[in-house]
Amino acid sequence: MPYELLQTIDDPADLRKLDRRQLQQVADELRAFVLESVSKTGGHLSSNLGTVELSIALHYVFHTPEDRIVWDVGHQTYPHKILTGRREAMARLRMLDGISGFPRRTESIYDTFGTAHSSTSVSAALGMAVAAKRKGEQRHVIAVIGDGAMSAGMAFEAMNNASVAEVNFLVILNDNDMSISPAVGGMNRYLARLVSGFYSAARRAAERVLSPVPSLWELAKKVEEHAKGMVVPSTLFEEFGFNYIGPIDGHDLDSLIPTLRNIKELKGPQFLHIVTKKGQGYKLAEADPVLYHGVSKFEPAAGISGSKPGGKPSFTQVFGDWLCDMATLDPRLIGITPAMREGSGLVKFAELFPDRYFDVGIAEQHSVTFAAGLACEGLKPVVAIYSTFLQRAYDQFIHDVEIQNLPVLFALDRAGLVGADGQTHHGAFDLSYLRCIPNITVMVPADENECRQMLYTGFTLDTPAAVRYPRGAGPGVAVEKEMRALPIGKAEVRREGRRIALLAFGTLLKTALEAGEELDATVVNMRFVKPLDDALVEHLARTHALLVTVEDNVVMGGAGSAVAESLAAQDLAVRTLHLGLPDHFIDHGDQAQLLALAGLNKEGIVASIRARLADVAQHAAARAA
Ligand SMILES: Cc1ncc(C[n+]2csc(CCOP(=O)(O)OP(=O)(O)O)c2C)c(N)n1
Repeated sequence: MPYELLQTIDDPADLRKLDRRQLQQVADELRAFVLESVSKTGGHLSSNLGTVELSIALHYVFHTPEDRIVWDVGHQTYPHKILTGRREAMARLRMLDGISGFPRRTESIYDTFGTAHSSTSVSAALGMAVAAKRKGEQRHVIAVIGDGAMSAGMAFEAMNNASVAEVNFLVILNDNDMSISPAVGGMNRYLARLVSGFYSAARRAAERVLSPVPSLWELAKKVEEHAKGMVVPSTLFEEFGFNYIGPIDGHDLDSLIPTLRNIKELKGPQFLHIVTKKGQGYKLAEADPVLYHGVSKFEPAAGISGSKPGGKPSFTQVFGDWLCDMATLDPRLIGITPAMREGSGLVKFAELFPDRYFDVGIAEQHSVTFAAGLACEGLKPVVAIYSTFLQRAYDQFIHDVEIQNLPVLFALDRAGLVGADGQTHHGAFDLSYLRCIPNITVMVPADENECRQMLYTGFTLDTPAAVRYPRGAGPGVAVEKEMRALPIGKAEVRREGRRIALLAFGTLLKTALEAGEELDATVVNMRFVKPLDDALVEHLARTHALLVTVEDNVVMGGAGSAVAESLAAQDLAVRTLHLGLPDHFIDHGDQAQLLALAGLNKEGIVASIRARLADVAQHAAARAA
């Protein structure tokens, strides 16, 4: 029977009832289930195939949910979800009203900490361990962090703090030598040396060399206490006050289970280094873990087929092409990504301009300040970053770029509603958090060609600029090869109508035009959130009875607020209606579905405007009566 054992596990307690010898079968079934399930729904694949044995071992050895497992990023938690009562719910993974692709406290008591942005696990686990100590509760707290996530400053801030907190907790480093793309940087090289046994070999060699002279060996050991890293594998983590254990094979239950059992008995911060393979057990994913990191539906026997020719280019592709063209024209251009080479469209750039391409690791804060440094010296950095991940680097954005008014171009991908990744990934706030900072120019392309021209415009400025564009394809407008700078702060009237003016920001222009047709309204492509086209706002206010702003950012503080502020500053009184994202977090689901739920499809926009007009008419009637 398929999933013979797996289907008996509705809770980790069921898993713990099984004989240790049955666990390999559970692992085989779990791996097959993950593959089958993700191939039907889409989602993260390679990372989840890599955590099958670890998830089983953790729930088998530790007494969850009383013992806390804190997963980092959380994209690798499908095996954990399946073992904790969500096997059937996997059928609606990342769909509207289905379970999330990441851990959520509201979804399960086994999801101890909500995540999706990386490198928070050690901090959160440390907080939980300190809380347990203060409350006198006996429990184990375990953070599971990947080698990619380990490259972020935040993980090290927590490691640094852990040594002084005097609590028992365990950090498991799940080292598969991959981030989404190959892991980068010095930390990665260090881990590779640990795994390759370089340090233990060096130590053995030193012992052999020095041990015939005991006093010299003793002296060498003492002197090297500080510089231990030269010979002992665990230096870095031990210097942080952890007891380093490993590296061990993270797919071998016979290594994992006894090791975890032993660690359970140890006091103080423990650090277990396990080595796993991304995509383990599915040959195609093992061979190409990058392609299988995040997948749409596919046929497991056939694997993922290449992209279909002739489709509309995504905004990400438009950006990637522009970056290469611009780099050819201007040798000062430097392209920077915090660990999102594929997602941000820099694959081609990285190939063509390897010495001008910087994947800085999962280090958004560093990416921004690094760009500021480059700009100080006359280079022209382009930071390609998701809207949601720039949130991580907000102070660097203000303090290092904006205050110094440095010409850094931010290419903000995944602005607006992203769909299946849900509330942690929607780019819902960037217009609000960008536009309130002095010096920045904020542009919102309505289509692919405008995106290219805005990137060019931003690049040619001598001051900071941001172009924000959504996930996926645009309306399908042809992209001109030629690049032209747009007039700064100038909007474009796209349709002349009566009484109502729709002021559209970004790709919602297309929907606004459809609504405008139905209502015979004026429709404007606003193009710039900052500086705003105040003169046009004034003209529209004087010639229309209702101004409707449309954006896929939260209404609070967003582009509509900019229009309201402009009206107030110009002492203009006109009725306004602000359409945009609401003041609550929007769940996962299909992008179009979510936009409709937010009232940002044609029907929603027309209905909101009609409701407002009815309101106005009612008020007028009441006043007349
Ligand atoms: C702050 C932040 N930046 C970027 C990402 C996008 N991201 C998701 S998973 C991932 C790679 C994580 O690598 P690792 O921790 O080694 O886990 P693996 O997928 O290799 O198991 C990245 C960069 C993120 N989730 N959070």
